[in-house]
Amino acid sequence: MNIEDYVIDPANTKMLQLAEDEGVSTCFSRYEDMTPQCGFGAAGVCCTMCLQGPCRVNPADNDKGNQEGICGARDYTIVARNLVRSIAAGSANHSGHARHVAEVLRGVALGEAEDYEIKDEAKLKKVATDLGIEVDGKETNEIVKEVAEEAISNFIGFHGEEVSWLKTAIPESRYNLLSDCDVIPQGINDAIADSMHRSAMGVDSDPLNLIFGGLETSLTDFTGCAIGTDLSDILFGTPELIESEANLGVLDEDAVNLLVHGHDPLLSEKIVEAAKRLEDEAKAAGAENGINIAGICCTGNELLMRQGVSLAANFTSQELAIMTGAVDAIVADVQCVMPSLQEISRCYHTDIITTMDIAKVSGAKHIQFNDSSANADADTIVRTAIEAFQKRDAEVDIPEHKSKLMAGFTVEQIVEVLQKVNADDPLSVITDALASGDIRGIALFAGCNNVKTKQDHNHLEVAKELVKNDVLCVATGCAANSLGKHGFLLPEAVEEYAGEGLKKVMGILSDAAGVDLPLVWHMGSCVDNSRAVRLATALADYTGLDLGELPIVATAPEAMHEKAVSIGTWAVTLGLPTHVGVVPPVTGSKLVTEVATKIAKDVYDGHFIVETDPKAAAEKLIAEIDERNWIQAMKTKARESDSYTTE
Ligand code: NFS
Ligand code: SF4
Repeated sequence: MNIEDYVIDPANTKMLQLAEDEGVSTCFSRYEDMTPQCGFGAAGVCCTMCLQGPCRVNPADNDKGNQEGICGARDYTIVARNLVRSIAAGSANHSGHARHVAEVLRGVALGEAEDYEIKDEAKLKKVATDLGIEVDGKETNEIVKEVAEEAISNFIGFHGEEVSWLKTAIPESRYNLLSDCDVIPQGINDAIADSMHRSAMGVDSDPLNLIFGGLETSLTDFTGCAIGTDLSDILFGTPELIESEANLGVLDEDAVNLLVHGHDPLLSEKIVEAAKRLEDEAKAAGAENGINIAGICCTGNELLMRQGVSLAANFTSQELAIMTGAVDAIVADVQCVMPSLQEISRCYHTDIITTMDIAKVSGAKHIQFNDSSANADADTIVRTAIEAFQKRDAEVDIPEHKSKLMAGFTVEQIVEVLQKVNADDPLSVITDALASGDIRGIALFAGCNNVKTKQDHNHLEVAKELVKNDVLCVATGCAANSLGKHGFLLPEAVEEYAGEGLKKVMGILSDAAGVDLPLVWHMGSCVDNSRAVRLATALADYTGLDLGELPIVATAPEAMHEKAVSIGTWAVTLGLPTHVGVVPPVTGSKLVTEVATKIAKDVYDGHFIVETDPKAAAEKLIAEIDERNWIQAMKTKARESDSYTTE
């Protein structure tokens, strides 16, 4: 294997080299063994929806080979069905996480989740008010219960009502457009179930109808993300600007290194608390520096945002963390956990601990995490890590490399910073910068790593090109982790990479805030993409424009998970031109590809831009930003409105 084809930073390069030298299999080596991958699967034209299959049809645009599956399904049906199922799976993941948070919130109100409490009452009241729940004269617990139950009701299509959360998070104009297109979901679970139903053998074979079903389901993914973010803020506090570090160098040889992996802050927040409680036990066990909690994937981002916990690894570096010999335990909840961790951990003293009943790994330790006994369960998990620390056997070799970073850019924090520039009219700071051209547009970086791209490389290259062209970049998920590892979440990077206009704006904001702001703004985990939409919605409401008119784009340069498919789909549906740096399995149908990459734009203003070359991708995103011509739109709007009187 040519290591440079897969990783770029010194820490991961060193660990991947070690894995290669020791014959340890990693996602990279398994990818090499896997290539060439199946062309039918890659094009999305393999169907396993019934037991007569698998059927595959010719993905090339010619008349050779099978044109139809055994039942007569053609390329467009098979591709659309597979796509819809991916979106449904993505939504089930994000929404499943949100549902858990909602249940615990209700448990708090009912006194059944005694180890949790409300940390942000102001956010609780804001969320309640947005949902139309009366707060005046009510006990906090009563509001908590009503908000939690409203969230839970978004999962079940109750009396055919539309999901209530969606309306609170997007501009009215967009909501009306979605309503006109009949894609407003009535329940998260219902939409997921409908997607499974309609994509089954012999149900929906009309690709356009399937795609509209996919759009509706993707909006339930968004709704789940928004619920997840809002309720996590209520339970654990709304993040504020915070400093930390990223990359394998955050591991500490003289501490119990406990890595939290997955997505659900209900577990990881409790692990952080337990680690504080049990610090002395760790020291007594010989860990001079106590317990070092660091994150992998999005639960790392959740803890980073609220607790300043460092990020050890993003998706494709999770296995390499174990290779340091310094990881005593990885505690996982749900999603993005490679089963291979258990196999690699067998060569080390590392314990892989699973905690959720729907997410076990064969061979791993399972310590069930219960909402009703969260503190005690977290103690058990941390003690297990302390025991593992005492069994360290292999040589510990932690790469020195790590980068400092800043995170915590919630909408609330961004507005607070803007208020320091203009107390009465904070959002005008952004819109004025856009109008003057100092900022050319705004880009949301989201998504994962993928072995098909060099780890972090696409993220960095797209970011470099965008900031050079004065595009303000915000980031979530493993994309943010990538940018963090490479110093892009630092103020120093502004000087190094930003164009003159962006530099100027960052200077003004930093002076006003009294703190130097980083080049790219870390907005949190993948569910926190909802924060980015809320920011965009605030700008839309402020300017009287729709999301589809604003110079805002999204990019997932290294997308991997079905959640990314779902996010990309709702980003397009909400009006954002959305870049994907990996070719998704839709190319087997010309029709579906054209709808996703071209026709969607006519209806929703957003469309997919599939581009594997990061520089070309950035150029295309900038072209989309420039095409928005939002200033003109704003002027036209103003002319149409009653309040505009020049004559
Ligand atoms: Ni998002 Fe986050 Fe990472 Fe991708 Fe996985 S952790 S929820 S899915 S790999 S960004
Ligand atoms: Fe083949 Fe049709 Fe069955 Fe799919 S649903 S496996 S195309 S027969």
